[in-house]
Amino acid sequence: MTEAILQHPRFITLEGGEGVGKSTALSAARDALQQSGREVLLTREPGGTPVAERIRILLLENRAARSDDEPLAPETELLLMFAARAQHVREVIRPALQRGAFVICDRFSDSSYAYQGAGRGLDPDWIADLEYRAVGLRPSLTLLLDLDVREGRARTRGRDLWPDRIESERDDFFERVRENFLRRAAAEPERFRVVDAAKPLHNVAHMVSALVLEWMDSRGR
Ligand code: T5A
Repeated sequence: MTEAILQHPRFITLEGGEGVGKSTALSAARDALQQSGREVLLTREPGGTPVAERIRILLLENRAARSDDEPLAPETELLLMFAARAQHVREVIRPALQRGAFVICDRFSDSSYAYQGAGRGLDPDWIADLEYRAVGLRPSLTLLLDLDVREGRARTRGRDLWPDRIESERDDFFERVRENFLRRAAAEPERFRVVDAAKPLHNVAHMVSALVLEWMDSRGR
């Protein structure tokens, strides 16, 4: 069934656990792609459209401290991720690809397999079905920034005063997320490039830039 998903040649995603340094990597990837002379659109998930950004708030706001609120069920979390993604793909990503732009998205469906699948224990076949029915689009290049879980969490702790709802999960949750990302990368080596995110920021940026340029060369730019 998943064969029918379009793997778009100008669609690129960035993936990884918490605090891996996607912000710097995004800028480096954008700068490299701009050498093609084409428009480059940067966007993110969950979010990327006004409606999807409202869903993002529902997904990430940390309401644990409020006794009047209810926890988000894992199934609700997955469906909201895909509700935001369906909107994002139709309103922003597909139109940009259709007008000839490159699109770089900070997280996409791989995050749902890693966080809601491996992290929350939801059935990956259900996720694949949602990917097929609600999204129908897959990147041609995915840069996976890989980092030790504790190191990544130490970085975000230094940055965030209030961790969001998902950031507040325990280390074993993020270990499953990391392991799933690496397994997916090993299963699809033609799509994934794994970047060692433990290196200093400028090295990570350099590696991302080199990988994007190499990928562009391999497809004749
Ligand atoms: N999610 C998302 C799901 O569960 N399922 C899904 O389907 C999708 C799409 C999104 C959350 O939603 C989850 C995953 C996430 O938990 P978010 O706020 O967008 O929430 O969270 P992240 O995507 O994780 O973004 P972060 O901003 O937290 O992480 P980044 O972008 O990787 O980190 P960045 O670049 O801000 O860097 C973090 C800190 O580390 C430092 C930076 O300066 C910064 O302070 N840093 C480094 N320090 C030293 N050396 C380096 N190499 C460094 N790189 C960065």
